Amino acid sequence: MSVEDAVDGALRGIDPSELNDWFESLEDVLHRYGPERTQQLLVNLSERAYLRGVMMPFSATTPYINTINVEDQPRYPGNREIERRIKSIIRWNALAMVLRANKKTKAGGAVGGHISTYASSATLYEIGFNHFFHARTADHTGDMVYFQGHASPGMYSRAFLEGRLSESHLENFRQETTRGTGLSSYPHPWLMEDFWQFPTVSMGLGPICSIYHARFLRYMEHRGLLDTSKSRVWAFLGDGEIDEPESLGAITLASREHLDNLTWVVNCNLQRLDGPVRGNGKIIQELEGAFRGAGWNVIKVVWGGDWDSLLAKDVEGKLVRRMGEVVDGQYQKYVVSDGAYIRDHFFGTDPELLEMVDNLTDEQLQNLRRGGHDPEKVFAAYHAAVNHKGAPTVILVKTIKGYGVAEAEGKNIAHNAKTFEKDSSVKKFRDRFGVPISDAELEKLPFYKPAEDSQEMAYLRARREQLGGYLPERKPTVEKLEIPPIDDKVFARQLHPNEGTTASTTQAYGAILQGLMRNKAIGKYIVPIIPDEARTFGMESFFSTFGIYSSKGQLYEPVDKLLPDGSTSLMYYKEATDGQVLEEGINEAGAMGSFVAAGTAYANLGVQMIPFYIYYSMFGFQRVGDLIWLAADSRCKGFLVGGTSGRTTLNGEGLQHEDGHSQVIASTVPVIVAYDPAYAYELAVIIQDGLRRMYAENENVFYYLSVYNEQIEMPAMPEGVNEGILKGMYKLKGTDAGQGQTKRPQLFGSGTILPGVVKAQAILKEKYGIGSDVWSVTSYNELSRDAMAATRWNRMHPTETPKKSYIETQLAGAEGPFISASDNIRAWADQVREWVPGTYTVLGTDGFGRSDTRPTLRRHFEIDAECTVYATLHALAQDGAFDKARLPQVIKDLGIDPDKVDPRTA
Ligand SMILES: Cc1ncc(C[n+]2csc(CCOP(=O)(O)OP(=O)(O)O)c2C)c(N)n1
Ligand SMILES: [Mg+2]
Repeated sequence: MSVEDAVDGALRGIDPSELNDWFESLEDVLHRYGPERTQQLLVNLSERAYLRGVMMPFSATTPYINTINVEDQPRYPGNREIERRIKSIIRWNALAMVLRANKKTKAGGAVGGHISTYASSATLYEIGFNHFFHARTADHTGDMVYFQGHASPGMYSRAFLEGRLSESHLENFRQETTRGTGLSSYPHPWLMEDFWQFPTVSMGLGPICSIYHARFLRYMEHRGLLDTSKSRVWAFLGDGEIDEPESLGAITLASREHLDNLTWVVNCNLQRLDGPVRGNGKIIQELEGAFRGAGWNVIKVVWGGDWDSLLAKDVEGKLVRRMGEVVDGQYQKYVVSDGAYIRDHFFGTDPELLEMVDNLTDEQLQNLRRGGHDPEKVFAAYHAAVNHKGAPTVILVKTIKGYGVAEAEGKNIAHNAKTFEKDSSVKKFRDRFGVPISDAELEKLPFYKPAEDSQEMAYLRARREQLGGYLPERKPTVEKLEIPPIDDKVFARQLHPNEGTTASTTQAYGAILQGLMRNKAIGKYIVPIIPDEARTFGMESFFSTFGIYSSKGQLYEPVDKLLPDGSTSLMYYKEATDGQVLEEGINEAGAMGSFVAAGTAYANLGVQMIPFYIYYSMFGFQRVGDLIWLAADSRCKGFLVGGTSGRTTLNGEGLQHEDGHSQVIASTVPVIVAYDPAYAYELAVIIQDGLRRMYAENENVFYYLSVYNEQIEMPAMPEGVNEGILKGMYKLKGTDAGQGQTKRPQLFGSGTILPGVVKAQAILKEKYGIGSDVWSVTSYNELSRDAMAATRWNRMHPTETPKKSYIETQLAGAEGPFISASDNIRAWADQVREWVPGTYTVLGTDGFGRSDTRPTLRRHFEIDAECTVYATLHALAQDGAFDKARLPQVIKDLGIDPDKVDPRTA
């Protein structure tokens, strides 16, 4: 039974005169004490009723009308007429931009673009630009506006009027290959680094990032790093976009953290790409319930001002009831229907409703506006949102998709309309918005810009000046941080460990990070991010040492603070307002939101922040890969660290946990510098250089590091390997050639598998008298990128002296065979095959993980020392340097079962 039915049923049983008495009392209280006291009274009443055993029906929604009463609307502070003219011009240029781009590129397949999204949201943005969005200035850290990706033509069109983009930019919408001359399809900081700040077009990612961004602003403030108290995060979302789990997935964080610096505007045009968002329901009501339940302040903007007089006549509540019962699919039908249909079908259900609209013509009925197309209603909502204290606000605003676009308005095909069948459509659009373009010119679809000294231009500039300047604008700081050099004490223990030290690279990571956080120059800028795995990574001491950020501090006594002997533990779960650690809970997507907010602070807030986000490796690239891609687009900096890496190293956890492919996926992100280091000193060198590149040289890259939980012996760093570690490979050690040995195998080992390769080298020597070289390969990704670049250059410059890649120079003179082993799938090491000068055998962990011991798993995947020895001898045999006939015996000697299952399919 719905709430409405429950209330209906309850009411039906009551004597009307008794009901009337109650209503009169209510009116009386309201009149004497006002709405707030009335609210208190009703709450008290319902509590009393509950205690007396009366169950109240739960209702998360309010009637289907505007939240803000017409009497409570603030005075509109702008000039409606000039604003309308400016908006119409922006609408026109946005439309012309898409139509022209598609005409121009028709022969090449047409570049596409969207008309209907901005058409529906123009008022929502213009109210923001004229009255709310504040740019970053010396005394204001700026508003962060997440524009809906598909509305980008509108943003370009405004920037054109503002003089920030030229006609030629607009002309080249979606034709951006020659950098700087065109415009990117959607908000992409990678492609337009002075303009866009936040990539939003992968639906759902903008919303979740906006929440973590708002929280990050608080973090900066609470830690005393930057006064962000004036900044507000605005996120514009589509109603279809809300269906992405990421959109709603973190909304309770926003209310829990009282993020009243966050405003969401959901453009409820009731349509997505294929058709209605909720044909048989009401998206606005559904979202109201969800957001109110989650503790947000919800403001509905459903109806435009034309409805106010009708609602004033609706004493019986019949109109409100009718508004509430019609489903979204039917509302869309009204958009495409004439006034007569609306009169018959919407108002025609009740003679009193019909009478209400007696004095309106069919045309007037058809033009009754939805709230999102009424500037005063939208202004009132924004005004209320920015003044609301203690909770984030969501504004659910009803609009029409393709508003004013004859071929699209309210139709299911609206989303994909990018060319017009009929020329008359353009004319209709021009007429509807009164754009001053003559019939003769219309065909050329000229962009329109009012004269520099026009009223419109003066108004537009004045408004933006008042709000601190133009927006969006991306302004990275060029400040350089003072990065501790590799011989700083931070890294000493990793470079020169005591003889016989065993450790895991995860422990080494924790120690390095801790050292960096204590560094005077950069320590405070570090943002350690962990999603409920600190104990797994042995990093729990971070909690008490640096504190876990909590806006509320710590309101309880942590269970692990007091030790049995009465002393205070050095390691307890310490939450603090100025805590440095972001402990995100089991929430990799949210942690990525924090990573991006921190890693882009250099561009959005002008402060270089250094996020170090360590997570369960498996739940990184494949789980939140799209957020990682977004981070790349955002020109984010920082370190992603895949803890518990390796298909065989995280031995017991099995199929869903053992990661052998993150390095491969990392290779697909152009700006990620990824390493799979074996030793603590390698990790130290890589982190130090990463800090230098990102925060001293200000390169737009970020890092991915695989770290392992296996304890291995950590050697001291040999001389002269620094460059090799960073470029991707260096020779670790060689054994003397055996008697009469003709070929010298080159063994590549990576990550925690390297010690197994060193062991293979020893077996080769001891058992088979074969000398070999072992290389530590820290990054096939880096080797391959470098080699691709050299190869490409050589192809493009056929007559010049060819360049040699790093891997080619390193392997010059080596004949091989070459054998590689790692805890990753083979594709990772295989990517350098083109530049390996001989037989190349790659061992890897293709196939599902499973639980067992490390030695068993390494045999299963055929990457252990024995399998490496065998692969080497087999390759030597292929090269004619080992007697092939001996191989069956070798298999036996090494204890390998040749008929074991194929791990790839097992
Ligand atoms: C993750 C993801 N899936 C699919 C798309 C393709 N797509 C682009 S716009 C769109 C419909 C958007 O509808 P809505 O969110 O309601 O926005 P509107 O244009 O109606 O304002 C879809 C499915 C996308 N951009 N991102
Ligand atoms: Mg929509």
